[in-house]
Amino acid sequence: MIQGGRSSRCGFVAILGAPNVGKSTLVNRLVGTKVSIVTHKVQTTRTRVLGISIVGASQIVFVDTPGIFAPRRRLDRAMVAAAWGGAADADLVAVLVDSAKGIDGDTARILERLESRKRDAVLVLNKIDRVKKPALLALAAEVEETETFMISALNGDGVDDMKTYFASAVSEGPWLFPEDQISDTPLRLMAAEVTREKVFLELRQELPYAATVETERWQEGGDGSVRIEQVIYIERDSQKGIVLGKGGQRVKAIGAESRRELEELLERRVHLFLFVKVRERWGDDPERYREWGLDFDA
Ligand SMILES: Nc1nc2c(ncn2[C@@H]2O[C@H](COP(=O)(O)OP(=O)(O)O)[C@@H](O)[C@H]2O)c(=O)[nH]1
Ligand SMILES: [Mg+2]
Repeated sequence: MIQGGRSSRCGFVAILGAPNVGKSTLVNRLVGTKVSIVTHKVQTTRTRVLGISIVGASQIVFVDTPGIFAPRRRLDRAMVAAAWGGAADADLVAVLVDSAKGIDGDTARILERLESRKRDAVLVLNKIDRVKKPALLALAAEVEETETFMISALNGDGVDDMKTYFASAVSEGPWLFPEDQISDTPLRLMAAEVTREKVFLELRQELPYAATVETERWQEGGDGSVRIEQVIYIERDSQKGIVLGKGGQRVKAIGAESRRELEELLERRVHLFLFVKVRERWGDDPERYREWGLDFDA
């Protein structure tokens, strides 16, 4: 296949890394649109999210993955398995590091595992806006990978150079997605993710990740608007008050934030209705895992 006079290229680039190093921020930056939710909390990303980007004749499919760490709970195990699955299927692997933190235990284990499988990886030092040059160079020298990039996913420094590198590194072949496609996440799920991001941001330290969000109804209005009904599921009745807040203030704020972003995403008026329900032990419910594309028995 020919794109713009040159043979087309296409490939998957998996972004791996410890929790919170900036993987989702980077994928959004590479795509130029938000395809994956971002919070200051660990384990925000629950499954593989594709972010598709085109550079010249190359279509690069970035795979955002859940953070890799030593898992304890079932959901953690499934998320880590999904991350490694993303790496196994990819043509290239990029290991993202928080430059301010350096090579911590989680990152060291990721590099070891890749090495034991003879898997070459590109090293990406992120958050360079937070460290001084000498410290950064010392960090780069610490790890010997064939390619090292220093970037800030937050402000975009160095990201274009890295993208150009990936564009030339993916193999020749036809594009796998239509030119205007930027992700493969269905809209209903994306809409639920947007609300989950707001729940995480609004609840701060309370309810670490006992909450999950599902879109239950999606109804097109005759006037071009859309009515979306979503349920915020929590694990215990005692958590209801936390999500609702005094006089329902919290859930109202979550709804307002989410609606604003959904209107931007969908480019139309959104009527958003949020409900809070208890679903005991949803973290042990196989059905939830299927929905997220996670392996319950990982
Ligand atoms: N200062 C700085 N913060 C960043 C950068 N990239 C990501 N972050 C922040 O790091 C936190 C975690 O980001 P996220 O993309 O969710 O990390 P992930 O868990 O690896 O996907 C968020 O608060 C981001 O705003 C960066 O280049 N510089
Ligand atoms: Mg993430």
